[in-house]
Amino acid sequence: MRKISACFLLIVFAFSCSKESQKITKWPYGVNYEVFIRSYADSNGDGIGDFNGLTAKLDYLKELGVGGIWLMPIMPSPTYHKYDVVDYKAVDPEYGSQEDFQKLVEEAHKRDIRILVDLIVNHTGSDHPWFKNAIESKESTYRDYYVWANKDSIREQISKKSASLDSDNITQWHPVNGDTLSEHYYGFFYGGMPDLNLDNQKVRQEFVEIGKYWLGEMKVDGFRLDAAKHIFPTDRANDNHAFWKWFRDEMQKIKPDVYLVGEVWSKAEDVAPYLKGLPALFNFDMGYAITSVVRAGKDTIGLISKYKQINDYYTKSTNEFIDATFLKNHDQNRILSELGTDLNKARVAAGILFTLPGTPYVYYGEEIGMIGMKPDEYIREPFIWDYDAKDKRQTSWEAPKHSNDDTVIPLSKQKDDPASLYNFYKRFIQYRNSSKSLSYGSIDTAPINIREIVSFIRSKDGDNRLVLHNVSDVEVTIKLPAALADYKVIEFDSFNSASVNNSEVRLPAYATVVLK
Ligand SMILES: [Ca+2]
Repeated sequence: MRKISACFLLIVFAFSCSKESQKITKWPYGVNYEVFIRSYADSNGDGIGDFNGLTAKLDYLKELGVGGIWLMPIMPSPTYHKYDVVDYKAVDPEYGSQEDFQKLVEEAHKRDIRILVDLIVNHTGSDHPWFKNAIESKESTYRDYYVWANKDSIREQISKKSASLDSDNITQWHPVNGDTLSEHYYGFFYGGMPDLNLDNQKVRQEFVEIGKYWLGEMKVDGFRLDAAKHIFPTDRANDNHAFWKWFRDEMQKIKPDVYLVGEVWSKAEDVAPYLKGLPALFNFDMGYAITSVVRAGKDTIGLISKYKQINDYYTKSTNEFIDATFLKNHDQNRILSELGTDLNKARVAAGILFTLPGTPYVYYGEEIGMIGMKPDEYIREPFIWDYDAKDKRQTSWEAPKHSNDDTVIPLSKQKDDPASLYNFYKRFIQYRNSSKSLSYGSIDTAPINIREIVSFIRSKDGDNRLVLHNVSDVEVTIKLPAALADYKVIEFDSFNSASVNNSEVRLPAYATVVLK
């Protein structure tokens, strides 16, 4: 009896050992996950997601293969989304206490999961004590924390005249309490979010202290930097780039291995110069391109050439960067909605994301096929853990308009179905985590010119993989050219139904295969 159990233990040990050793990807490579805490998991029954709820779900994220979590804003703020901060060195009590947050970080680290906090440097909320003080008088200590102008000097630019990718707002100068005769303050996004004056060294020093609080005391691993291109107005782009270099230097003094990922919602050529300060930037162009190719069912834009073109812009700026790829984020319609709620299209889109270089970001709920269209509240709906809110962690802060247990199969059900989208995500992420070439390799186009196929080669230290995605709804058979004749073995097959024989690869509709 003792012998049997010892043997059993040995088998379990060997199995877990081999599973553990399969994961070779080190953060910040590997897959990150964006969470809107409010919609994720509730611990105290008020229907609002919170830190303790997320802590209770860390094992779920660990099992999914996630290496890092980006938390949308968690600092005190009057709005549901919390992008207008009123205190940078605290957590919003709606989400729990500081101790709850520290527990979340500690438990995440135990599971080898990193925590990133959304940091809004560009503006505060108009309820922030700095701003409340600043509007009291021109002599206020905090007056110069914000940007002011005499109304006559800005008459020509009271309106921005046009919206931008990241803002519909066209009014950038705002009167205080409707007093249109006195000085106006600058607020790129709207009057409730006054821009900070980052020319003021005192304001900069505030952010050094804020960095010490989060990286030092709270032990987070890094920041997602909101609205990074708006620190100074558009005509001061060079100052914006220099600001982030300064910021990075300061944060590295606090935590040498700090991870910074920035939101510069622009074309790649305008994104690239920011890489010197922010060594990871969200690749918006690629997100749009993947969506467009998968939606069309054919690669009419040359997806990988596009990727390389973006990369060329980046490498002209620096070689020291890690691309931050994603399909959609909390500011965009959910990917499944953009793809006509076709789960197969969602699969191949995720497949492309997971086979590109960099750090892929999954927006919470993508892995179970949540849907959502703007306005913003409805692309940030409660995660669906089980039917009829049977999971006690289910959040209910808003009535969902798109994702509910009729339109989305809850996680509990998908877990038991090997063919579910969730298991597709899980299997794909685990495969990526085990692959040196997918995690760290370079990327090159492959000489296959079939519009239904997105193909490329990933290489690391002579470890080469041929990646093939069928973005169409028909089966495609590819005769590999002589240059690719060495790829004979299927290492990964998203539907377990492809085949390769004599350099002919048969790829079912929407399938991804990786050959070695
Ligand atoms: Ca709660």
